[in-house]
Amino acid sequence: MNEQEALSAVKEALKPQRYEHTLRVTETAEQLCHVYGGNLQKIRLASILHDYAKYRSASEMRNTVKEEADLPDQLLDFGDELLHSFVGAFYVKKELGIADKDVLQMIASHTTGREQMSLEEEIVFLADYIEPGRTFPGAAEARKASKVSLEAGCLSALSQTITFLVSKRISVYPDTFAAYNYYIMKRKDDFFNGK
Ligand code: DGI
Ligand code: FE
Ligand code: FE
Repeated sequence: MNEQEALSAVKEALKPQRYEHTLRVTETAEQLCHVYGGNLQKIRLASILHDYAKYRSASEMRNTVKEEADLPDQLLDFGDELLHSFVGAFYVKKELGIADKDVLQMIASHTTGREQMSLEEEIVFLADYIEPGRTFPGAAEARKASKVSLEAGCLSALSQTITFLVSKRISVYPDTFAAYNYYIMKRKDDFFNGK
């Protein structure tokens, strides 16, 4: 599937506003790729497809999690907003025939992040948080941090997401905590290395 075909597939699956968000994420991810490197073609394809499942019903996605051994059952215990990333990667593979594991992984981790994300995953995760249409408090801070390094940008997005979820008394998916701890510990390593 080429970019044009992916764009038509998401245009059909998404509302206009969400489609516009998708285009801004793709553009932002491309800019980050120019600064930090990574495979531009894969980054663009994953960005285009990252919210493919955003409007699928929670019951359909929950059923998919129950049926598919590859999807972690613990997803069922957390907010339904999380499902579109993990289950989206599965639908993109099954319905659109995307087989590239790197692209599927970028889609799967775009909401929660995870420990030891690839450079490309970090870029899509961060672009989703800082694209210019994001007006929530904190987007500006994450944009600033993303100019320092990809790690600083991801840490900013993760810590603010956790703070937001805690303030609303919403459960936090373990991968989100693991990703947060990963960047905190990495930062400490840099500190001990004199950076
Ligand atoms: O799909 P987008 O709106 O572009 O952005 P997203 O994929 O980051 O999804 C944001 C939603 O996901 C928002 O409602 C908060 C929720 N979310 C993010 N991380 C977690 C989470 N919800 C839970 N329960 N746990 C998390 O760790
Ligand atoms: Fe999303
Ligand atoms: Fe998104």
